[in-house]
Amino acid sequence: MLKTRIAEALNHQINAELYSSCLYLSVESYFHSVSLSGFASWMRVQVQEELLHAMKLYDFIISRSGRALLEAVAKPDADWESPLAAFEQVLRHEEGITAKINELMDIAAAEQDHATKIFLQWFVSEQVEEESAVGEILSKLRLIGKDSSGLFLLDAELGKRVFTPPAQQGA
Ligand code: OFO
Repeated sequence: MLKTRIAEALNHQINAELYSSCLYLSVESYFHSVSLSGFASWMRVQVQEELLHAMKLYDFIISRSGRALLEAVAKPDADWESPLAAFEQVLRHEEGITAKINELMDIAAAEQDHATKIFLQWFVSEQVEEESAVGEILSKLRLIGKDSSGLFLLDAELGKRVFTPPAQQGA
C-alpha cells in the first residue's frame, strides 16, 4: 500500500507527464504550421513517449493498491518564434521534469519506500536520455542558424525517428 505522501507525489507526476504530452502535441502542431514535417514527426514520437510515462505511473499506483487521481492539465503555449525557440522551451521543460523526478526520488527515500525508488530509477535514466536527445537537436539548430538548407537536412533526419512500443523497449 502506498503512503499518502507518495501517492500524492506520484499523482502530481502523472499530471506533469500528461502536460508534457500536451505541450509536445502543441509543438508538433507549430512545426506542421511552418512546414517542418520531420520535426513534427519527431515531436509525435515524443508525445507518445510522454503518454507512456503517464501510464507507467498510473499502472504503478494501481499495482500498489493506490488510487490514480487525475488533475486538470494546463494549457500549453501554441506558438514559437523559431524552431530554436521551441526546442529551447522543450529543454527547459525536460530539465524541470528531471527536477520533479529527483524530488519524487527524495520523497521515496525519506519514506523508505524501496519499491517506489526502484520504480523511479527507470525515470531517472529516461531523463538523462531525454535531456541528451533534446540538447543534441538544440546544438544542431544553433549551428544551423539561419541556413535553411541545414534546417531541411535536420528535418529529414528527425523525420526518421519511430516510436518503439513498450513491449519492444522492455519497459
Ligand atoms: Fe519528457 O519525460 Fe516525461 O515528461
